[in-house]
Amino acid sequence: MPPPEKLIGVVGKTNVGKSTLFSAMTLAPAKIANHPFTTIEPNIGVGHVRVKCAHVELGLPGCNPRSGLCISGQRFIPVKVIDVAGLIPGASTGRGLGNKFMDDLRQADVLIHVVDASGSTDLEGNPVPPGTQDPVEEAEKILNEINEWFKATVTRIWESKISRYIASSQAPLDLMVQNLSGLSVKRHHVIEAVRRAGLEGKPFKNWTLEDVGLFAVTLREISKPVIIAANKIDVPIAADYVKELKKRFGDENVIPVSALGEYILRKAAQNGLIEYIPGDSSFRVKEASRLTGEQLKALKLIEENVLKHYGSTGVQELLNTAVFKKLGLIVVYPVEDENRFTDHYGNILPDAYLVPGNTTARELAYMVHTELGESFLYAVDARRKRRIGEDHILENGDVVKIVAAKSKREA
Ligand SMILES: Nc1nc2c(ncn2[C@@H]2O[C@H](COP(=O)(O)OP(=O)(O)O)[C@@H](O)[C@H]2O)c(=O)[nH]1
Ligand SMILES: [Mg+2]
Repeated sequence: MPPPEKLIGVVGKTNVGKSTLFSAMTLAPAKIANHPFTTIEPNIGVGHVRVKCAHVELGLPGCNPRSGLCISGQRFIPVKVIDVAGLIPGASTGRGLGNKFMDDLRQADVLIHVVDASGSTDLEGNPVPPGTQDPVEEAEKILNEINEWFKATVTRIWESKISRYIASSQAPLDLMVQNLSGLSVKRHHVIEAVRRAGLEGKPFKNWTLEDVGLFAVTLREISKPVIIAANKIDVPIAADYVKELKKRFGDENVIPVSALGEYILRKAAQNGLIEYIPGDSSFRVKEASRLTGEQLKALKLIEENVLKHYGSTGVQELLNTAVFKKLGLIVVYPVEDENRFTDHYGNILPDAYLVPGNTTARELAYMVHTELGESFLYAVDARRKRRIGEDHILENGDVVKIVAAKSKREA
């Protein structure tokens, strides 16, 4: 089984820039190889995390990604992003609530919560003069909405499915995990939530609805962690609100973003007007004569208000934070030739897998091919030229060859 697919959800009220952010994230930075995902629905797109490619440290001239791409030593690895249907306050109690919203949110493993840090849209999404809405209040309301929705959903599942059987269940934890799996909740999330909610000593069958509610909100925090995208930082007034959002939600949970800025830069790069690599702190105009006065002005504004002030548009940082900090994934490169770092066709570092932080060598073997997992003998840490056993826990950036009784080609 290939590495577990993770889905990043973009949420927020109307008009904060969700769709702009989604477009910016999913606009490929260059002509791109295919992506590894089987199902892509209309509001699901492919974005990329950015890491320094292993080929650089290995002293190789380049690499041949099977999916994603590598530009100037920066490897872009595909991840799935979903533009969640708009959310308005009161949604969890039925107001303006489409099944669509719930269905989208259910599937997400991490949420990017877009807030209008310029304070220029009210809670219903209507435009108002910049600075007249409090983004901190907006963020609290939406977060609360998500928690209430999750609590209501978990409580409903508890009442209709779990509570009836839990008293007689042989394996109550399995029953919980199974019934909550539709919310993209995994076993370790449930265990962690029970612990953090202080319910460890209390058998499931004795839980009150209050316990279920507390468990649900804790489970939401663990299974769908949130990053706040403080959007529209190209509007100068946003700077003060960014500070306040950071004070309220913590530095590590708030990322200043200009979705529109990133979109403009990627479009201009795609059209060959500028040189820009997503996540960079600068861009270079190729031929000023091909740009209109308006375009030059827009680029200048992004440079002054966004890049010079914040160091980047924040869009790449959002994706990287979601995948590496919130989901705790690491990058590993499976290869077939541990000396040339290639597959058997000679492609250099063809795959960069995003895998959970505690993945073992044998688990990686299963991800490459079931047969390799089943007939696993040992693996080779190709960077250090060292044999590793099945229980060896992989580290970020590892390049690994699997040695099995049956090779992938025979399988
Ligand atoms: N100034 C500025 N405007 C933005 C930014 N991102 C989005 N917008 C504008 O905000 C409005 C709503 O954007 P949209 O993406 O449709 O919001 P959604 O309803 O949340 O999907 C549009 O007019 C966008 O051009 C940004 O980073 N800066
Ligand atoms: Mg939209």
